[in-house]
Amino acid sequence: MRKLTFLLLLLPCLTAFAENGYDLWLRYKKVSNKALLQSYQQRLHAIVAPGNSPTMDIVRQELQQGLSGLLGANIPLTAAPRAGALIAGTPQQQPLLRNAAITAGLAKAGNEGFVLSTQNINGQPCTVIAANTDIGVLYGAFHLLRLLQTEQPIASLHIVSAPRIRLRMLNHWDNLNRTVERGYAGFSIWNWHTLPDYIDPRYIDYARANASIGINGAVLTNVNANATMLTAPYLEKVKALADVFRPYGIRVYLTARFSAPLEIGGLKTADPLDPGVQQWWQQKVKEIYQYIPDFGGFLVKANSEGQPGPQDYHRTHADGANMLADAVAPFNGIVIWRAFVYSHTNPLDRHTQAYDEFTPLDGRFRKNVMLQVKNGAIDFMPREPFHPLFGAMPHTPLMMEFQVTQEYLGQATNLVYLAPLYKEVLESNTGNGYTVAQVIDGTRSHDTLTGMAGVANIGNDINWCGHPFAQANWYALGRLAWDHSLSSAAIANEWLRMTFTNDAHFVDTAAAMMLRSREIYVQSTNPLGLHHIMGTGHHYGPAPWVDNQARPEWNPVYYHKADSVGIGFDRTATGSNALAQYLPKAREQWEDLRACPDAYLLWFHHAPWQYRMRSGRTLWDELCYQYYTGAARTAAMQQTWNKLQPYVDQQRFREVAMLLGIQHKEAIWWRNACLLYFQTFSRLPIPAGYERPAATLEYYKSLRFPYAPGI
Ligand code: GCW
Repeated sequence: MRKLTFLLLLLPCLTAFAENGYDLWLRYKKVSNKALLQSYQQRLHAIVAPGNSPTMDIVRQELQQGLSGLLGANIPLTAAPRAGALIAGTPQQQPLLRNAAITAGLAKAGNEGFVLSTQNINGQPCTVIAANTDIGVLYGAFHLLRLLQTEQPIASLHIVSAPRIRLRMLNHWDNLNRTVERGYAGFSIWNWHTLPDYIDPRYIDYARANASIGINGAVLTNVNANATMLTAPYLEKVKALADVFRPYGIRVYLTARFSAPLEIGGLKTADPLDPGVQQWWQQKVKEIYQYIPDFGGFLVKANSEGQPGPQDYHRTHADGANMLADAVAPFNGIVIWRAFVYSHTNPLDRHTQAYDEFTPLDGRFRKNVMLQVKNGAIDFMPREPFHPLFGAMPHTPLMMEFQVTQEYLGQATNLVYLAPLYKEVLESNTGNGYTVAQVIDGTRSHDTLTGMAGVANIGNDINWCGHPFAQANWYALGRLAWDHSLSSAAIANEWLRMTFTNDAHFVDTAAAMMLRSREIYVQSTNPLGLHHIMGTGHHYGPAPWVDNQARPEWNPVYYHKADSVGIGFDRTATGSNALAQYLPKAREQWEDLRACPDAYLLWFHHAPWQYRMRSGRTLWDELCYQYYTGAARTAAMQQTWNKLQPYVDQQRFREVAMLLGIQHKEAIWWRNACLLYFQTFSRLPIPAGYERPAATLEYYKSLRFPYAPGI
């Protein structure tokens, strides 16, 4: 009995130390800094947020929940404006907000931005969230809560914030049977079977999390599309989700299977220039808008990796995109056409194919078409130079496609913080004076249609993303889409504070680890510009030796080209000349072997094994150095994390610790497998002092993973 009482007393403590990660960065724990807490309490002792709309209901609910948690006391909603309170709304709802300073801020805030400002009302300081629209108020509310969660002073605020990019989107590669292509966090969160009648509370939490970081669009289905999605029973399900998301400012989009007129329409062709086909799509679109009046539009993967498309009828990508664009235009919908195309019948370097395909079409798309371009020309590699299309299509709005799910970056077993990868691309100079960020945010061509998408890493795992730290990548995508000038460090800092604790030692140490993690991953798997040498199909682990796939560019040997002379893909004029697709200013940094940064060396050059690197080492020795250092630095991440145990709840501490254990094993596996294999070409020894690989190359080659996730 005594034992039982003791256990019962202990239980609340134990559970307080267990967090499963479901709350993401919206935990709203009480502020621990006493002075700040007091100042918050003074300024936020009541909430005045009138306004009659589902969005304003959410604003009130979120502010109450957030402030009550953060301030440790119930913060009431009051009807009448009063001094010393938080006042949130649009000037229409709240005449108090019609002063000069707020009006000036609102002139810059646009449809989705907000003003956060300290104002004196009746001689007392109070905090104002003002916006031109209800959704702007919601974004402002989340921003204020973020300031409190990260323990920032709010005594004299004057923030005007507006998104730099208009479409801030997640692309879900979710199938109707709930599998997720390249998903590593369980099954799809969309339960199509129980929709539309059963609304999983998770749909609401999903919308809320997205709104908190400014994401305003979700493509619900895989780009490898299924036409069934466009049939009435499924459109009803989509409508149910759209209704949940709408008050959070999120529009839904669907992937359109180009052959849908054949598959569900009973037509004999899907030729985009056929009037019957055009009519079919117009009818279909009309039907969709009857269910979902604010439907965003279509995302299309066409004539790529076996998907149907306009080229099946000898039409161009522009013909296909424009046909759909005309159908959605009367409803203000858009078409997002993907530039990720390459063909096995095209013998040219895969790197060059999308550019060749799309640059002749520049300016030939309708106004409501965007071209969605992956960050690099191959495929979401751990490190890739930016896609040459970003410097080449001034008359077409280009949308960025990043991958949040870690298909090629350790999936859900590796801690890899992706903001540095995103930033590296966004800050690249395209060669005409504009960075990639300035191309996609409309600065270069004055586009008003601008966008950034991330392939989602969300599944039905309790912690949403599989790895606790993978949440940071979802978070970073949203934050960068809102403001790409934020630094990776700033985003890591705020995410850590909200997700774990504000303790400075914890935040500094964990942020430094996050900021190093992507470089460590590159180093331990694909150093010096190596790419696409992962296991074929599932892309899990190393398999640089694979050479038996049906299509040449599906084989790792296609990418590393190791031989007795050296290693790397010659993309200069003596090789595939993919470099010629970059503007001269961009090309210059890579085209000369001597000047090319180590990080891109084997991406653009086939260099001899004895080539002398900047470090003074030969290429072979450098390769060994990189792999060994990568694995050692992975071990160091484990040690760093272990020291952080006192700051983290037990559940998440242990999860991350175990995953870092897997990550370390995987780094050693990568190192041994790759070096043993490349050694068969270099015929050089692994330098003295390094631990010998524990197994033979034959062993690593024999490993099979028929049930690896994500396929
Ligand atoms: O990265 C590759 C993936 C495919 C994916 C494709 C694409 C959805 O391996 O799984 O298909 O890219 O982006 O279309």
